Amino acid sequence: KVWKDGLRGVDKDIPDITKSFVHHVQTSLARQAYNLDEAGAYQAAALSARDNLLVNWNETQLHFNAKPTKRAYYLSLEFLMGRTLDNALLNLGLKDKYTDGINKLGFGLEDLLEQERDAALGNGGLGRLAACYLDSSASQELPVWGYGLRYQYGIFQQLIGPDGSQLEAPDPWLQHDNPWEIPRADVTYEIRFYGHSERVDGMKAVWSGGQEVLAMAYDVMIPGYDTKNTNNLRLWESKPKRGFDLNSFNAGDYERAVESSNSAAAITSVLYPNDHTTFGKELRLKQQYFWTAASLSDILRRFKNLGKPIGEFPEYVSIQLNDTHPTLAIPELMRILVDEEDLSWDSAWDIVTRTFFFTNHTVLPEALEKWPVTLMQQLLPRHMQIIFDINMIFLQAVEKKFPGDRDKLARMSLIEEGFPQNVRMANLACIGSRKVNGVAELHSELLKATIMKDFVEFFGTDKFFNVTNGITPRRWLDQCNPRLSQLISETLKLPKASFLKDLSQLEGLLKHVDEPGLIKKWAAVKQSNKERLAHYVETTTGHQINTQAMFDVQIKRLHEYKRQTLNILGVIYRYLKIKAMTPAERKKVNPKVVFFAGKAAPGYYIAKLTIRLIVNVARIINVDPDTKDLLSLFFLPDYSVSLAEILIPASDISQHISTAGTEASGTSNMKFCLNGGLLVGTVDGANIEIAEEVGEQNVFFFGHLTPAVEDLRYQHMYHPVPIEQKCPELANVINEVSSGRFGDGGVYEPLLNTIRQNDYYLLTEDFDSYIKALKLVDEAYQDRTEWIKKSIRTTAKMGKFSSDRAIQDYAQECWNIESNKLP
Ligand code: 26Q
Repeated sequence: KVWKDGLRGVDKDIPDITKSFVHHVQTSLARQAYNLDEAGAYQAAALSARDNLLVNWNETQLHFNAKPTKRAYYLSLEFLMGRTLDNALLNLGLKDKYTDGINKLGFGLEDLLEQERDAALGNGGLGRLAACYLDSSASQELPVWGYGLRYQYGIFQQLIGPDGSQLEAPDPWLQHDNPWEIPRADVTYEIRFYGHSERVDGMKAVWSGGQEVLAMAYDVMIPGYDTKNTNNLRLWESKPKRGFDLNSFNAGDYERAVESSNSAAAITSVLYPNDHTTFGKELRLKQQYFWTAASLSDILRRFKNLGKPIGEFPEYVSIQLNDTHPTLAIPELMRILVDEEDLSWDSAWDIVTRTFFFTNHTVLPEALEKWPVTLMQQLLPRHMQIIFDINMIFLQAVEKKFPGDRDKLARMSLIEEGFPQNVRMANLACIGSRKVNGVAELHSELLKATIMKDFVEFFGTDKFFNVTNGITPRRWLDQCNPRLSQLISETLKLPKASFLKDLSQLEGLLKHVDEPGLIKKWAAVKQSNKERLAHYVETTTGHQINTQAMFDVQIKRLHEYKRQTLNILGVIYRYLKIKAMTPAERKKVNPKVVFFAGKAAPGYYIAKLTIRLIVNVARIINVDPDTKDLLSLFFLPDYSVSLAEILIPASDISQHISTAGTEASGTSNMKFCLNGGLLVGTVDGANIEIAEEVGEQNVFFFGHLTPAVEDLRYQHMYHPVPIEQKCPELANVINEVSSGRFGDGGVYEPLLNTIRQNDYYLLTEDFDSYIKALKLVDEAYQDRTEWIKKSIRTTAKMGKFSSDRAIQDYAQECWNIESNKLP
């Protein structure tokens, strides 16, 4: 679409929005106002919206600098922000005005929004949680600043190859100008790597030599909703300290000179696409230190501007560690306090342990972060020394409390013995922090009972607590589902801002559950969201979708513990069943469309095979004339925040089917429910608390419970029963795959063998009850009115899962900070 009217009609009477749009087209973009394409129009609209943010952002900084107040810092290697323009306009309360203004200029705002690329600086749940928490902090006028890395490449772009496998391509998201960041060439810090550390006296040392790189700040504005408060997310970029090494250059060694500058730039080049595994890659450790060191320098500089004695640091600063990724902040702060600020070891440790708070996101043993001592010694010699010293003092205290318990000492040590020796980051994060929390009730209990058991016995239970995750209702209701938000507002006779700021108000819907008018409108909203998704699928894949069918969605990172394999084998089971039916029987089948989306870590072979199976099953069943009207299947490539915003509001039912005790929380479960989707799931993570809120009659639970899992695994290991005997229905499905019904069967053997052999994630144990649960879902869906009532009741009870509540929990339990609203 091209704007042909040029400047005609644009004069000083038109609203400010069109004026600023035209101004940015001509000056910032240096383009002609005629012949402007949608990409250019998006840029101009974004720059114009940004002007509003900048004013608020500046005022917020001034306001908070005016008097010394305590601040909290959220350190996360991932911020999965998604798109910004729509969210910024909604939070500023300017969306309607921009819609009109942009219309006057001959564009559609919705089309321009589609031009924006996602900022995808995260893998999944942990990164999106950080983004929701920033929104909630700003919206509640809390002084919370985020710190992360400005990766040149976000999470990879996922493509599906001709054989159905995942292919990866880079995500050069900064290729076009990014209007949402402000480069801060004046905010830079020097970060050292390698070199050597020499003790000077006692615990003190001098670290020198090695390489230095520069960290430069980029600031991202985080607007609060319905407030002028606009917080900051500071992302660091690595740069060579000098353009390149002049000595080598003069000696004629140009390549070597450029190499060191390349290696500095490489630090922030790419987000590691692994979650739940650690590889011990040096560059990842470099990223972690680079980021924590730059962030701490910045935090310390800001603290020093207050003119307070260093001993008061914890009265003005709280730092939340988002998983173990920023744990090096603990030895780094020790280094600064002992080596540079000249504090005694004990005073330094006292400050450190009152400053940090640690959130754990997993109890899977293979996901616990550890680093080879040799690598750490080389890259960060001083930090390795400090970690050894912390460990020595700590283990002496453990020995004093539990004399002679060598196994306990070995388990609690910061160093895992073996070849190689490893540093255990979760142990370090735990002992260096004031408090440790899990992300859902069950998870926090499991933490205390498993990986943190010894630490609970040592420190006592008060150090350990729970903050159930939350999601921002601004993005995950109002932005992604404006019709539902509008309907809720009409039904409750409240402005949107009222329940979007206090999500517990949704409970007011319960009074109206039986009103036929509401039921009809609620169903119509869901239907239009399903049509929006169908339209997306049709324009991107060419496939037509029956929007009268039930939409069943599973969208999350591919992982064995999340059991997408259980879902696809269930789909095949359903397909084979329908195939075997008579035409009369088929008439009674409830048509269903199954959607999958999600990325697999590029090196995760089994997860990638699952994708391949899903894609190839889809290729067969979607064209089978016997079944295609009753069952179809889509793997939507390149899952992202923006795709989630289309999928979630369109779902009738979604799947959260991890082996009990493995999913720390899950957050998309909350998003689906907030949008009136129902859950089929295991008794795991936040599913449990969701069911507590909405009532078990509104959730389709199945599968073994957490306490049974360990015993079952033991049985599988030592008393295996052949799958044909244990679960004949599943054995049959597996045989069909193996025999090549969905393309070359041999390809899937390694995947199928994980089930046939020790079945660590217990598919054979849960398959029958899973199929039963899906049958109950079908039956419930037949009574559409009753289904819609379940849907309304579910939305009504989502108040607890607002990230506003979660942030209040952190602010009160950990950070001890207070709201401070801009006048
Ligand atoms: C660690 C070391 C080296 C390389 C990568 C990593 C790494 C990166 C990302 C490890 C883990 C992650 C991400 C974990 C994650 O997303 N966990 C999810 O967090 C959500 C928010 O708390 C929970 O809802 C999910 O249950 C949990 O799986």
